[in-house]
Amino acid sequence: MRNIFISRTIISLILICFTATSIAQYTNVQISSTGASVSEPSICINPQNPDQLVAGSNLNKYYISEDGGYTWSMNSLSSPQYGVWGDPVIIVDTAGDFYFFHLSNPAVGNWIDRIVCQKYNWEQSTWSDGTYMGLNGTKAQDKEWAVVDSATNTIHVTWTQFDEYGTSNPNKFSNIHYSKSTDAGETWSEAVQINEVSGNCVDSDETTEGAVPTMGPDGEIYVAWSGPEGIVFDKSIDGGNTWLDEDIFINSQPGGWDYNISGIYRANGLPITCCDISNSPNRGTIYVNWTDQRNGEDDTDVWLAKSTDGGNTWSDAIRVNDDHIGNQQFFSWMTIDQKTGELLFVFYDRRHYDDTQTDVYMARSSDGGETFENIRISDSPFLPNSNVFFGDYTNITAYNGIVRPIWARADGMNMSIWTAIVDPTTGFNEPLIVAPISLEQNYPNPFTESTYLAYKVRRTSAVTLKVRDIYGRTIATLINNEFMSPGKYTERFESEKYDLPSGVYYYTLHVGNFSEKQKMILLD
Ligand SMILES: [Ca+2]
Ligand SMILES: [Ca+2]
Ligand SMILES: [Ca+2]
Ligand SMILES: [Ca+2]
Repeated sequence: MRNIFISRTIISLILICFTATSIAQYTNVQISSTGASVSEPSICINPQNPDQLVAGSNLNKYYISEDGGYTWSMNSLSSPQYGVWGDPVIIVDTAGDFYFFHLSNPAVGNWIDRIVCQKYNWEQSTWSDGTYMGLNGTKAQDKEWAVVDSATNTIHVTWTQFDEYGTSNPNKFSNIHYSKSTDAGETWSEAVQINEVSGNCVDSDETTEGAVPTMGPDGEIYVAWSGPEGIVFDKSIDGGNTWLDEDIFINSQPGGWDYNISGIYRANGLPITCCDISNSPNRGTIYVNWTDQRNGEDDTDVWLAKSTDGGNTWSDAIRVNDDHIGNQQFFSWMTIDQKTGELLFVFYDRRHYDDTQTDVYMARSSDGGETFENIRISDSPFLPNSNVFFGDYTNITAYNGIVRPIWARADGMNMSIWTAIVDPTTGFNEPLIVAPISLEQNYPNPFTESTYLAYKVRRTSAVTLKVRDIYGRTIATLINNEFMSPGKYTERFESEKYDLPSGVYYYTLHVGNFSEKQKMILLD
């Protein structure tokens, strides 16, 4: 009795240690209340006062932090004339003033008939009633993003105009539109179309969407979007007056920007464009980040392409997530810390699970997108429900090593908005906690009658090894919570014992809350 008691105590202590060290890397902060509808967050830090952050989420929530993101107030934004209809975008200008851009639902007019901009007064804690751009009869103005020129304080906005939102009518088109304000959001220039090739109005792969503008070091405006030609690039070198007649191809997007992720209402891989305007060695390099399913519908990945010649030519797609094949990564966003030139990404990630449990990861590149460190930032996974609208994006902001990603959690029907405190003092440069186990690719693979599964145990721990089918059903439990010492082990999996059909199977090694998964293929 006594021995059993002692060893159980040791096991418990070990499990607690794994839970504490392998998952909780950064403090997670819940920004919103928990509810059915909060999603699609945007966040922005004030470089002149990094204690000031503003965030927004669907449909009309805004969040204010005055202490660097540790605590937040939550309120509802209203615009009596123009309405507030989601797609929040938060930016800050050179005077330190924040803006909230969103879609409209006006008192007089049509649903989403314009892009609205409201400006925050920090001293009075109030928003302006709003100004707008893009009004064009009954046409729909959607999915905007904005950027501030740090030299002139001009605000540039790009978005998608639908001739008629959601129609499959072949005579209705989607186009990328552009407007600017040279008076801090008081007035907006007449919208102009900048794309060469139009899309359809379905709001799917063949629709032009995802125009997120960025500034170059000499006031260039750069923007990329997805659509019928894949991901294409446009630029203006005269402050938005003229744009390329012939847009430049960046990369194909196999499967399109609209793809399915189990457990998620809808998912997209629309591109994010950033340019390094820091004094890093990569100053002037333009980066475009997106996700797609070129590696299969069960293997969405995060991609990056870059240009070092002002967008004229582009690199091949570089994979940002560093896991083994066969896992879902989706909804990425990218920013550049313009103090350091570091690239920072946030995305959802299922590399540790066979089911739809979802973590949030960050990736960081300090060498201009050549290599990436990946790290889990959510302190627990969530299990989403595909019946609940999950939004269309995540977001991330950074200044001088202070990084604040923002994401939506979906715990079943309950949505909530979160950030993580990623500061220089808790940064990526700290030694990473070595995983307690590692799992190797089976051999042989593919296999017919049997295969060998090899793995390492780095710390004495209770280990479970399971084989599952593509539906997540357990086929075999090869090791069931056995206490194992450090070392390398091999298990033989004899598929003939289980009378299995040929196809894809997964095997997963679990220690406490930590797990690793690999894919294997059984042939007839
Ligand atoms: Ca949206
Ligand atoms: Ca163009
Ligand atoms: Ca698609
Ligand atoms: Ca993947």
